[in-house]
Amino acid sequence: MTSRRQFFKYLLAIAIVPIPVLSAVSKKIFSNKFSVPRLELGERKGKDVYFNLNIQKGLSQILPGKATPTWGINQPFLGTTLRAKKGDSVHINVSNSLSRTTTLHWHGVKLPAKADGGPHQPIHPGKTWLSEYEINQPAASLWYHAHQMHETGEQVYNGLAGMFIVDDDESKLLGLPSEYGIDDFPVIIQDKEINKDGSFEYIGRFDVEAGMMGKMGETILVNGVTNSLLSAQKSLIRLRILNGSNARIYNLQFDDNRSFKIIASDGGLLEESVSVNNITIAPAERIEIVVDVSDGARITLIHNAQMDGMGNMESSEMGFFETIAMSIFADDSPPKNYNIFQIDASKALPSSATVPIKLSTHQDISQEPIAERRTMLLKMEDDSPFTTMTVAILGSKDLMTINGKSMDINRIDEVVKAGTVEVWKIVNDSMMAHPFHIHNVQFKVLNKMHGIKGHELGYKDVVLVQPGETLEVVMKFPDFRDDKTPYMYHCHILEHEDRGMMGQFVVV
Ligand SMILES: [Cu+2]
Repeated sequence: MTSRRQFFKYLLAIAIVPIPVLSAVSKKIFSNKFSVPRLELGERKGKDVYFNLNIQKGLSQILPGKATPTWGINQPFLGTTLRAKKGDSVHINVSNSLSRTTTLHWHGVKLPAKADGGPHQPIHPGKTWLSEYEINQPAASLWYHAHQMHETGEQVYNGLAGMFIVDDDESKLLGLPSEYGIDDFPVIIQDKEINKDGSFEYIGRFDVEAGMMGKMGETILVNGVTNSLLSAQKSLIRLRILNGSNARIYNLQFDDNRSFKIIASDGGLLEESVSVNNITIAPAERIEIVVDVSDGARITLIHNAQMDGMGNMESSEMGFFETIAMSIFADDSPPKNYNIFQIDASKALPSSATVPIKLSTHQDISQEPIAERRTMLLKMEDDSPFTTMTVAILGSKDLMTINGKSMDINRIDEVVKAGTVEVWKIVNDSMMAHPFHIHNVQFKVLNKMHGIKGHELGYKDVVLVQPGETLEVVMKFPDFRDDKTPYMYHCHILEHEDRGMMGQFVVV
């Protein structure tokens, strides 16, 4: 076992080093039009809202002159933005026009297990699945994506993901930017490896590294488009950022290092807006920010890799086999920055929107009795990439574990009592950061080793757990009972989920 003290010193050093203004990556002028996903409000009959979704194949032009085979929901690539309101009963008909079995999971939604869209609700080719639930949670940027057993990584990579915006009356009164496509935009960030013929390259048969570290690519897409330029119409812009990538963690800042305000996390508005210069967003997390562009500047949102280092251990902290494996996999070049997209505010008109400091009031559940404490121990085999690599070469899919067990769809791991408060301790005993997600709840983060700040102060359904870190989350489970149909908890690096870093709980 290696000592980790030095590693944490290193993390601390990263945390206090001022972030330099970056211009090298962002000199380029972006020319593709920023894509705003089509908005669907469904067919409304009072409080009942009906959506018809078709999971389909299509062709998309992502690289100039190349047709990329993609998957989408009601469009060729990615999903349309669905929108409904707290108190609505949604009825969502999901048809599968693919030749593969898939599912559609409502990420971040509190809902009955049968409506969740996890691996227990497969939609076979040519079939339709009906998901129905009442929205009983505050305004938030939620999302939906495929969750097919062992295939989530590939299916989301192909395009099965979209945003689901929930509104409520309270948030409308705040005066935040909220005109969809005018001053309020989904920003779904994904990275892809694209072949010369335009096709997406997922994980090759012998690509052990992508299986272990998660699939990453060199082409950054925002809402399915590379190098896109948003011509701002208003001087105050709200971005609903969703990290829809399979595995990449982004450290986002603007190239002029301007400050912006965080207004919401996964589960909705923060209690108070927070002014920052940068954010770290892990796969599946959502962070809503508002940026002031009243200076008329042209600014680029970038991924600043120099802020990174949280995801991987220093070599001095590694064991013998880890060092060997990392030397095989490691890229000697310095960590790379990426441009995400650009905003041109030269024609922006003054905005009448505002960002109040006080945004919402969260229910304090910390004083309620804790019905149960559970521990989730995340491991990648015996913590040695050498073993992981060996097992990968031998062809096992079950490389990743929670509490020593790989996901088994026939095994219920935890039984939770409906309506009770629980604290889960999440322990990352591995060399990589893991974004841990729990279905059907919004939790609060407690006791995070590196402090709780920014969006982590809000309601969360995913929390990034750093290598060697232990943290706790507290949550109240909604009153949906079903002892037969489980919900999932898992790492949201999709290749880890697909390889077994997932478990199941029922609520009774
Ligand atoms: Cu993971």
